[in-house]
Amino acid sequence: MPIVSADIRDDIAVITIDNPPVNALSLAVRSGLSRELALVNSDDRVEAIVIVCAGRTFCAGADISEFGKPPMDPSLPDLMTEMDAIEKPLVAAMHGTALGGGFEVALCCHYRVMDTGTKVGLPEVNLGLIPGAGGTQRLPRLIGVNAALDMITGGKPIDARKAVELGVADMLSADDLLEDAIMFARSLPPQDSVRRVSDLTVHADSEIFDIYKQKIAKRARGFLAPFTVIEAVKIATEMPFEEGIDFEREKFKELVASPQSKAQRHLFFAERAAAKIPGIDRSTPTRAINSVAVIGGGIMGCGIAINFLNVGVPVTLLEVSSEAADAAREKISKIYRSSVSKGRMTEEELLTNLANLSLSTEYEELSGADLIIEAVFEDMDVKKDVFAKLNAVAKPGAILATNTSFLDINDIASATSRPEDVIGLHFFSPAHIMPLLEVVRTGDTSDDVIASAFALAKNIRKTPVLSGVCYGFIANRMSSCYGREVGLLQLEGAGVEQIDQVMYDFGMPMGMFTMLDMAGIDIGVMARAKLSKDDYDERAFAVHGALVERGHKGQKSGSGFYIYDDDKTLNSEVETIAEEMAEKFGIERRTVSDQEIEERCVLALVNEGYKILEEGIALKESDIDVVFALGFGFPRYKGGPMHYARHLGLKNCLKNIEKYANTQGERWWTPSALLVKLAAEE
Ligand code: 3H9
Repeated sequence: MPIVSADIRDDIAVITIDNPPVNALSLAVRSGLSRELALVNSDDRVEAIVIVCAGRTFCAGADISEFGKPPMDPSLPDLMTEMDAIEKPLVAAMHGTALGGGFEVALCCHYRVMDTGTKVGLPEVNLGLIPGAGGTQRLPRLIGVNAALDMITGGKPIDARKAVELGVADMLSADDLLEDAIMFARSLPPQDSVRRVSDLTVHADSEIFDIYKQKIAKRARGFLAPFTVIEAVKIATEMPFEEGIDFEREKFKELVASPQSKAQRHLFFAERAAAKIPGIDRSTPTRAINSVAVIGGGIMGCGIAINFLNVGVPVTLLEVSSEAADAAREKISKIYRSSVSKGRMTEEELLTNLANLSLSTEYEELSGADLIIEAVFEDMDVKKDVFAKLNAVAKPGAILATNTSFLDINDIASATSRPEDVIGLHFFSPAHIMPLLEVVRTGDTSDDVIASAFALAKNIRKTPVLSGVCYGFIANRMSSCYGREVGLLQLEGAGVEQIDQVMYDFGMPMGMFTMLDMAGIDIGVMARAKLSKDDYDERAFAVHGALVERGHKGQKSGSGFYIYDDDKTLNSEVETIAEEMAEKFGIERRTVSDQEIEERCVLALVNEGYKILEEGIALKESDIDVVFALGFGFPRYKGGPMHYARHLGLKNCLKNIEKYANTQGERWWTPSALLVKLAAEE
C-alpha cells in the first residue's frame, strides 16, 4: 500500500495517508498528498475530497526528525498553498491526535469531521517553534484571537467536544468516521461547499496582545516561541493572509535554527529514547500490576498512592498506627479536595478514587499486592527492617520497590531472599505531580521487573529513566554537586539572593536556597549526619547545619535562608554565619561574579554527569538531560545539562573545569575521563 493513496467512491475521492506510527508529514507524505490532490482535483467524477489517515491517528505533525536538515520540496507551506487553490470541497476525517502540521492540514480543509475521541492542537511551542504551515494565521481566523492564543501559546490539545464548541469541528462521528465524513461531504450545500479559512478575516484591539504577553510572562519565562506566537497572531489581525503567512514562515525558520528549538527537540526525542533499554524490549514479559501497597503515609507516600488511585488501581497504605493511618487518609483527601476546588477533578472522581484507598497497620494485609512501594524514613536500618517484613508476607512474584533517594538498594535487597524482585522507584516531590520516575536497578533486579516498572510509569503518566545504584542515583548525586558549589560560593562571598537570582535567570524554576527552604534544610542535615566526612564537603553545608541548630529549618519553621512573614526577606543571620564559617575553614571572602556562580553550578553538573555516564550509572547522555529537565526544572530551552554542555562546547567546558581544578582544588574538579576523551574528539 503506498503511503498516500486515493480511492474514488462514486462522486467522492478518499485520500488515505498511511505512514506509521503517527502519520508524520514526511517528504513521502507531502509529495504523495500533493500528487493525489492534483489528480483528484482534475478528475471530473470527483465532487468532493475527503482526507483520512490509517492507523492510530490523523497526522501528528511535521516529521520532527527532518528539522535542521536541508529542506525538501514540496514543503508543508507549499502544500498548504496548493490545497488552498483547490476548487472542490475538502473535508478532513480526523481521529487520534491531529497535532501541529497535521492539524494545519485539517485547517486548510474546508470542513472537519472528528471521531469523538479526537484531540487537536498546535504543540509547536513545546519544540521551541511556532506553527509553520499557516496555523498562526488560520486558527485565529476560525476561532478568534483569544482562543487561538490559548491553544497555540499553551501547546495543549483540546478534545473533540471543545473543538465543536470553538467551531473547529463541523461534525462529530461516534460511529464510522469515514462513512460519516463522506456523507457530510455529500450533504454540503453547493453555494457553501468551498469554505477556505484563509478567506476569513479576524479583528482584535492591539492592546489584547500586550495583555496576553503579561498573562503568559510567568509560565513562558525564558522561552522565545510563545512570544513569537503572539506577534504572528497579531499580524493575522492586521495584514492580508499572504503577508501573515510570509511572517510566520520567516519566524518559523529563525526558530528552527535557534538553540532553544534544538534543545527542546533534543528533549522530545530524549524522553522517548529513555524508554529504550538494551536487552529489554516488547518481548520482555511484564508483571500485571492490579493492586499496589505503599508503606509510609508521609507526604511522599501519599503522593505516590495518589498516582495509582488516579488510574483506578486500588492502593493499601500501611502506617504504624491507626492515628497515623487516619492522618494519611486526611492528607490524600485534602489533596483531592484542593483538585476539586480548582476544577481539576469532579466530586464523583474524588469519591471513586478514595473508595479505592484502604488503610492498614498490618503487614499481613499487603500479601495480595502486586507491587509494594516503601516510602519510609531515609535510614538503612529502618528500610532493611521493612524489606525483611515484606519478604515474609509479600506473595511470590510481587515487585518490592523502594522510594529511597540515596541509599544502596543492593543492601536493602539483601534483607530479602528475592533480590531479583527488588527495584528502586524514585519519585520526585510532590509525587503526584512531578513527571519523572527514576527507576533504579540493582545488580540483581530481573529484566521483567524493570520492564514492569517502565510499563507502570507509562500507566501513571510519568517519564521513566533507568539508573544504576550509586549514592543519590542520577538525580540527587548531580543535585548534590550543584548544592555543594552553591554552599562553597556562599562561603567565598556570594550572597544568598545573588546566587538564587543568577540561577533563576539561568532558567531554573527557583534558586537553590529557595528550594532548600521549601524542602526543609533539616532533611539534608540529617542525611549528611549519617555520612562519612570523606563523602561530602563539610564546608559547603556548614551554614545549613548552623541554621537548623538555631531553629531555621526553612519554610515549615517560618525561617531558613529567608524569613517568611508576609513577604519573603533575607534572613540576616545567614551572612553572619557564613562569615564565621568562612573564617573557621580558612576561606578568604571576595566578590564573586555572577558569571562564576553560573559557570560553577552548571559545570559541576556537567562534570558529574560525565562521571555518572562513564561509570555506567546512566545509559545515555540524554537520560541525564531528561532527569534534570523533568526532576529539577532545568530549563527545557537549554535541553538539560549535557545538551547544554555540547552547546557550550566540550573543549570549552573542560578548559573551565580545569581552571576550577586549579583555583578550587582537584577534590571536586578532577575532570571526568569521559569528558576528556569526548572533548578531544570534538
Ligand atoms: C510541526 O508540525 C511543525 C509545523 O507547524 C510546520 C512545519 C513546516 N515526527 O510519543 P510516542 C515518533 S512540529 C517524527 O511514543 P504516543 C516518536 O518519536 C510537530 N516522529 O507515541 C516515537 O518514535 P519511536 C508537531 C514522531 O502514542 C513514535 O513516533 N507535532 C513525531 O505516546 C511514537 O511516539 C508534535 O509535536 C513527529 N511529529 O504519542 C506531536 N511524533 O517509537 C509530537 C511522534 O521511534 N508527537 N513521533 O520512539 C506526540 O506528541 C506524540 O508522539 C503523539 C503519540 C501524541 C502523537
